[in-house]
Amino acid sequence: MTTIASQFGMKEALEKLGIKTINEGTSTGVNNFSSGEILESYSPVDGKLIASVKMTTAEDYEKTIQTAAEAFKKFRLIPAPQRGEIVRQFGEKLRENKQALGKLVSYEMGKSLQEGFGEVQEMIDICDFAVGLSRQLHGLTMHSERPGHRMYEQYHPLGIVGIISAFNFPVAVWSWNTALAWISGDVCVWKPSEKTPLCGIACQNIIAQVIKENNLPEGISCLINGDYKIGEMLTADTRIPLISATGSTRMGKIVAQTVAGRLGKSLLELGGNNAIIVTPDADIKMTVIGAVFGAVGTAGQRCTSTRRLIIHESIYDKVKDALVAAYRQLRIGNPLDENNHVGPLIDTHAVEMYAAALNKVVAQGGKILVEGGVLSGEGYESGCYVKPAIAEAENSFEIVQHETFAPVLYLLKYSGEVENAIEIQNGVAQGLSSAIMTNNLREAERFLSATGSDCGIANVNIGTSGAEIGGAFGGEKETGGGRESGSDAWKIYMRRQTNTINYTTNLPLAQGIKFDL
Ligand code: UN1
Repeated sequence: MTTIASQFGMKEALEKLGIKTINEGTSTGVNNFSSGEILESYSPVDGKLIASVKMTTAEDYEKTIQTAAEAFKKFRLIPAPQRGEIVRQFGEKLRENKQALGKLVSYEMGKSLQEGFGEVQEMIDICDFAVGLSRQLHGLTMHSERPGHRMYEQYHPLGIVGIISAFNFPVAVWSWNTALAWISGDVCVWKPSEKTPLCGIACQNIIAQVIKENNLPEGISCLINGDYKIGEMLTADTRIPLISATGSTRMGKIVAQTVAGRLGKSLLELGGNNAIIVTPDADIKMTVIGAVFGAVGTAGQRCTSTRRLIIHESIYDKVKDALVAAYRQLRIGNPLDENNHVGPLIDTHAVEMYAAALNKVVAQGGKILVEGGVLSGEGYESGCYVKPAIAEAENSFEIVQHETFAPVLYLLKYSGEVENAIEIQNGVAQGLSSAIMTNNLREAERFLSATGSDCGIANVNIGTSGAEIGGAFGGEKETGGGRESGSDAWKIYMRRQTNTINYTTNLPLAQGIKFDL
């Protein structure tokens, strides 16, 4: 019998990535000391067991951190451009493994194959970015107020970076952090989502080749597996100066409190409740493409997914009809089959949350425009496939205020000026991504102004998802305030030092203070 796994060459992909399939044993990956209970990874695509990994015990964890700390002592001494060379080689290996890793992402997580490849491409892009950056870790120089003094700032490696990543971008978000951390001279300890442990093993095996070929200490990249308990060990650990965590706002609040309690730094990338404003001057065709990809891409499980459309009343019906027609074209099914647009949700718990959201929007006074539902029968055996749904709603509904990680799109209506739409758009607790569709320059600029969108990302004539790695990625309010990826996001991975050097034979004090002995 042909299974999805055999039809799409999963065995070969797993083999290339160094992952043991069930008959061969349990996968641990290079430099992973995990020896605890077995964690099995089931594919949401076909519900089948892919492989298993071992969880990290407290003892394994201790060994991991010691290995990372030892590696840091050596790695920080390597000049930054040479660290960049390591990252360049990693990017090359990712190119070689793009097919296999993209396939695994699609099979273990459930996103479409195209999006799986896109995720690996995002890793390659951040590597390229980091390579250039490794020669540009610039500090400023300042003019001292004292004669014969020089003042400047420099950036030094920080130490061990703890990375907690989510299932929805099981490989890219780790690489945003590691590529920058590595060129910064830091070493990384990664806790991938327990829902996508094999993606973690695969990445670890890829970087391990580079580490070996360059005779570097393995502890530069460490992996720990398990649930929130291992995450707690990481966040509470005073040996880890920076914790970068991606996930729900609920999780982020716990991480933030623990890390702040020991005065560590945290970089948080949490929930979004992203909206597209559609003004009377919008290009409807572009709006539909942007909104549909934003809402159903990754089955609505991106933190940048479009959850709300705020449409001007004058074009409301037109946009609504165009969307409903577009949703009719959507093909839901095996994400490895490129004919399909929408794959499964990550697990049946996510399906329950999706179903609950649809019930709630009706109970709270909304109206379903495109019927949802859980699919069953041939090809849907995993029980994780759902129909993308659209509901008319009000921004004030409790469910609309909440981030549901599923393909549920809420249509909201506004009247009058664009400021009214901006008020609705900003009227949620989260602040990740936002967009406006308009050909009207004045509206666009008002949306981008200080009184416009309050999100970390604000786009014009582009949807809310699919950010490039070159910009800083992250959001305000309950999204957590962190910035990852491009621009100057690297600075959080380094410690800044201000240096003042006196090259005279006097010791004048700043602020003109006299202190004569
Ligand atoms: C996420 O969902 O956690 O902007 C990251 C995007 C992607 C990254 C999303 N480049 O949609």
